[in-house]
This record gives sequence, C-alpha cells and structure tokens, in this order.
Amino acid sequence: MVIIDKYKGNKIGVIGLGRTGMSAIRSLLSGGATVIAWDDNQNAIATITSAADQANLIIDSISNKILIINPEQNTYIDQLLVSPGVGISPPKIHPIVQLAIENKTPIISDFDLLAEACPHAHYIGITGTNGKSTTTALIGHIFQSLKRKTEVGGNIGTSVLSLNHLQKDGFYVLEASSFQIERLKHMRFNTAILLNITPDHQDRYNSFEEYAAAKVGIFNYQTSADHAIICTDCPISEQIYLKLKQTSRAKIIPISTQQKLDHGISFLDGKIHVKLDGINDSYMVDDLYYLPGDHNAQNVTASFAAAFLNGLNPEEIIKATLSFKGLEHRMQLVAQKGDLKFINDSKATNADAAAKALQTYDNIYWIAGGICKDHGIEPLSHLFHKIKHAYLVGRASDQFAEILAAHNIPHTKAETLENSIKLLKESSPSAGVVLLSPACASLDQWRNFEERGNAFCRMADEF
Ligand code: UMA
Repeated sequence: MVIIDKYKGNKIGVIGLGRTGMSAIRSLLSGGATVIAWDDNQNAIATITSAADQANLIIDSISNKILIINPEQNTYIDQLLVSPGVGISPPKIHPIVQLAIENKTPIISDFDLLAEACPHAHYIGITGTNGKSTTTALIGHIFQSLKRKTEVGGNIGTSVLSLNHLQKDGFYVLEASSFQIERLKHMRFNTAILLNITPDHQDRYNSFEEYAAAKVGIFNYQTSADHAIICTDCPISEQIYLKLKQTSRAKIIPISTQQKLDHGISFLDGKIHVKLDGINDSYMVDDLYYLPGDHNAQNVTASFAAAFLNGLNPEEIIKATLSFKGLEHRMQLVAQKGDLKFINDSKATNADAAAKALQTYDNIYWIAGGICKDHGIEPLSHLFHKIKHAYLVGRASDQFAEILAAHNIPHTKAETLENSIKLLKESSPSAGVVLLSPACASLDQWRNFEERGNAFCRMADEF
C-alpha cells in the first residue's frame, strides 16, 4: 500500500467503495486524513461493514481518524476522490461531484496521488480500446523477467494505491482507462502508449470525439525527456500521432504491424524492426505460441517498444515475451492434447469479444452461451465458417441454435460446459481448437467468468 500523508488532518471525500475507493480510504486514513465516503449501492456498504477484513472498519479507521460512510447530510470536505466508475462530467455526472464543482472543492484521483507519493519512480501508462490489459501484463512480465523492480496495476484490476511504494529504480506499469485519464491533473507518464481507439463507453461520453480526447490525455503532462508510443495501424490513433507530432514535447514513436516504418518500430514477417535516430536493427521473433493473432502482434510491438526505449536489451525482451503465458481467461492456451488445443476465453462475455477469438483460430469446436447481453451472435456470422461444431450452453442456447441453424452450422444444445466437453470427447476430435468463448455472461450457471474459465481449464487438463 502507498501511504498518502499530504492530507494529514484534512477531510477527504471518497465516492465509490470498490477497489479504487477502498484502497484510497486505507491510504488516506493511514496518512492521517479523515475520510467521508459515499456509495450509491446499499449492498456495497453492507458488504463492507459486515466483511471480516473490514470488521473494525479499517482497523477502527486507522485508530484515530474517522471514517464516515454515507453521511446523512452534506458534509464539508477539503478534496473529493472519485472512483473511475463514477461520472465526473455530463452526460453522467454524479450529484456529489456536481456539488463539489459548485463548491469549488478540488477533485482528485488515485493515479495523481500515486505520482505525488512516489515521485522518483518511472511511470509507463498504457491505454487504448483493445489490448491494453494484455500489453500492461506483458510489459510487467518483461520488466520483472529482466529483474527490474516493477508494480503492475490500474484498470487491469489492482488499484494503484494498493501497489508497493517504489523509488527511482522502480517502474509502475499502469493500465489507464479513459475514466482514469480524464481525471488526471498532473501525472506524467515517462512512457505513454496508445494502442488503438474504437467506439466504447458511449453512455459516459457525449460523442466518440470526447471519448478519444479522454484517451489522448495520457500524453498531457509529458516532457521532452518522455516517450509517446502510438500505434498508427488504427486510423484514429494515426490521426492522433500526426497531431501530436506537431504539438507534443515528448519523443513520438510510431509503431506498426502493417507497414515497415521509416522512423519507428514495426513488427512484420516475424521480425521486429527498429528504425530510430542512429539505430537500424531487426530482431527475429520465434512463434508467438501464447500470443496468437494480429491484435497480439500489436500488443507485442508496443511492449517491445516500451521496454526497448527504457533501455532493456532487445534479445532479452524478446526472450521474456516468448515466456509470457497470456492473461488468464483471455484467449489463454490452457492445454494441448496432440493437435487439439484448448483455449480459455471465458472473459469474452459479449459478441464483440468473442469475435477476436473466432478471428484468431480455425477448425473451432466452439462452446458458447450463458446470458446474452447484446444482439446475440448474428454479428459474428462472417466468422461462422471457422466453426466445426458449436456446443451451446445456458440461457442463450435456443437463441444461438436458431441463428446457427439458419447458417447451416453444426451445433448441439449441450446445456452445460461439462456436457459439452463430454460430447466433444465422445466425438474423438484429433485436431483443431476447443474454444470457450461464450459471447455471454456466466451468471446463469456460474458465480463469474473466472469460475467458468477455471472449470474449463480443469476439464481441458483431464481431457
Ligand atoms: N458507484 C457509485 N455511484 C456511481 C457509480 C459507482 O456509488 O455512480 C459505486 C459502486 O456502487 C461501487 C463502486 O462505486 O461500490 C465501484 O467503483 P468503480 O466502478 O470505480 O470500480 P472499482 O472497483 O473502483 O474499479 C475501478 C475500475 N472500474 C471501472 O472503471 C468501472 C476497474 O476497471 C479497475 O480495475 C479498478 O478501478 C482499479 O483501477 C474495470 C473496468 O471495467 C476492470 N474498467 C472499464 C473497462 O475496462 O472497460 C473502464
């Protein structure tokens, strides 16, 4: 945990009792602040006040300072820390944020607090619509493999104030969502990466342009000593690259997996090409067994660039990359029986996410279904030719079966994951890919997608 003591004796408001809010509360109370916390969800409050670990409400609110949760009336606060899931601007501004703005109460964020508390560490920030978690985890893996003191957190799941305190020999590798970036007031990323931008989170922004602008904020406080790495394969990020080249003080490094750049870092035909001032080198990358697909090539290139520009040895970076086993539950190769591979993509809880897996593999035994959250699997029909057989589970079975039947795709309503694997085994497939990429939430049959993915891993192992 990073202790925040700059607000000793102050009253700090915190909105949201999730991962960000709870770790901020611990850091602030430990540093001597009084905390007044809000959450709109009564269940969140009940869970916190009853859970064993919080029983004494964070060790009696770190002995002396007071923690008040959901005050009856408006209470004076010196600063307001807002969790990323809570809106800070229209169309989804939270009423407490609105009140704070009217009262001129400064709004603060956990990322900025980390940067202030650990000013000498290096900061690597990663954003983009897709691939940012894999890239964050891969960069973390590379730096840790090469024995650099490294902490990995942010949107990937670990709130930044719960990470360990780092000094000047340390690297924070932080996945930053648009929500986290839009509330930064001074965090300077020594290395900032923008992977791609496509429409997302449309409920929180007035327009796509506004969402894209939030992401570009990752470069805001960079200086001439810093690197801005931008993938130019995506048309929107290419436009941003061209604009930043004119306006930013940072060293702008384009990366691509589609064209060999005259200046920048490209990954083509199994080689990473580095063409930067005074450098013109290429490095072989063997089969990216655990990181298949075009989208992963982009993640690998960005990670290589971040590590290379921070002075790590290129051959060692590639060696570490090849030993990265991927993120759990995301197109994760979990077993191989002869020529039959088992891929756990349980995190694919919507059709868009499942599309990436279907694009990546061929000869697929597809396990799909659960609670369908969007327009179903019709938008995936251009990928159906890759499916050898589909096993449909959970509530969406009938709906999915109808769509697959209309496209003449062999399928079985298997009801459960376990039965899907049993039926598959009976058909004795010798080659191909058994893909759990449900395009659905898991909650009709599982506690969460992790439980579903772990069950699949066990079944794959025993196959
Ligand atoms: N809450 C309110 N009022 C609101 C909204 C939320 O009271 O208007 C309360 C909820 O009842 C809940 C708490 O706020 O108790 C949750 O806060 P939060 O939504 O900010 O979630 P955290 O647990 O703090 O997790 C956040 C990120 N969540 C979001 O941005 C929605 C996590 O990213 C991140 O891992 C974590 O901080 C640590 O940095 C998750 C995410 O879904 C993975 N991110 C989005 C994405 O990737 O698309 C952006």
